Amino acid sequence: MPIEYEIRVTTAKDYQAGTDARVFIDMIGMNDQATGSIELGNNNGKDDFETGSTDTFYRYAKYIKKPIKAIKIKRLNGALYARWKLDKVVITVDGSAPYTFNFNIWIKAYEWVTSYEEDECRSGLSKCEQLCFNTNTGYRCGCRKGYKLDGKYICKDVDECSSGRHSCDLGVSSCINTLGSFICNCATGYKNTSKNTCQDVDECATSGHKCDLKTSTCVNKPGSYSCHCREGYGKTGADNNCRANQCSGYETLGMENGKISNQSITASSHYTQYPPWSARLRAGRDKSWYAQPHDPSPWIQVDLGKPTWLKGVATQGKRFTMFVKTYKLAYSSDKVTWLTYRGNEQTDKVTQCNILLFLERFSVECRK
Ligand SMILES: [Ca+2]
Ligand SMILES: [Ca+2]
Ligand SMILES: [Ca+2]
Repeated sequence: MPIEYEIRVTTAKDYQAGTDARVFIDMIGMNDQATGSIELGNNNGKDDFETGSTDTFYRYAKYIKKPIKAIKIKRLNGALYARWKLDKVVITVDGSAPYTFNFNIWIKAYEWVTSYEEDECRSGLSKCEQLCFNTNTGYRCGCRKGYKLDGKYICKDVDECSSGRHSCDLGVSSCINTLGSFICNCATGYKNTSKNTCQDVDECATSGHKCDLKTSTCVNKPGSYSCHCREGYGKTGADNNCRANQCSGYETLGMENGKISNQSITASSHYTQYPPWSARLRAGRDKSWYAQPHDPSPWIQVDLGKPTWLKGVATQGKRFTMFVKTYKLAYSSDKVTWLTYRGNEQTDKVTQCNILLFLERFSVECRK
């Protein structure tokens, strides 16, 4: 279906540039479809194509796919003024921005002369891969963000990671180049808040932790978290789990029930029939440890086999008149260096004994 074209023809200002010859136009669209030859010039008596003037014509012609890529112009011979210097042709169709075709040449008779639209970006003549900018002298190419020109037409991805133009915090992420961009790959314990930022994961708030909340509290840390033992609990084993401190409970270690072996109980001296391992609680009326009377500094030692929390020491006399009256408690982890228990005092604690059974006499602070 034909549509209307507005065609404005400007004749050059050169001396005798105007013509009286018949003039024809052919317009070529995007798919090289052409309108076919259309005669310009009015029959209303107006003298068209005068030197330096612009004439406007309205013509119905075949629809061609926009943009209009090029036009062809032809003139016949005129009687008196045959020569014609065409400056430019501007076409408006279907509400589009005007298409401008520059000629600025003398048009020979009977020859089609072609001019391409000056906006190469719109006419599809540019070789730009991504962006095209029209200029008066041609056009230039550009690239989208994240790309840069490689030569005049082709765009190449910018490797932001290797060129240092990324915004990844390399302390908590690594940079991965992508076409047109990059992403920050978050380290363990961090997550992306956007593709370019990493934030610590609050494992405590997201239940992504493994703390046993009965025995510990979860404390968030940058990149990780830690389980802090609750009061009365401590990390005593190699597995880093919080366990109830022995101090908070009450458990006998085995002097009475034999869990502590005879070999673990030694003494500075003893009578043959009263070896140190007889010094067990409630071992019987005739069983006890006796140091030799000439022993200047008698001691009895219990090897607990591993670091152990002590809450108290219970002592028991053998008979009403036979018992240790006072003692000090020393402890060691290597059997070389010994520390004497002092409680909260500056001096070694001296404990008074009595003969009552299983009386807790010695309050010991929690200490390995
Ligand atoms: Ca141009
Ligand atoms: Ca990139
Ligand atoms: Ca964390």
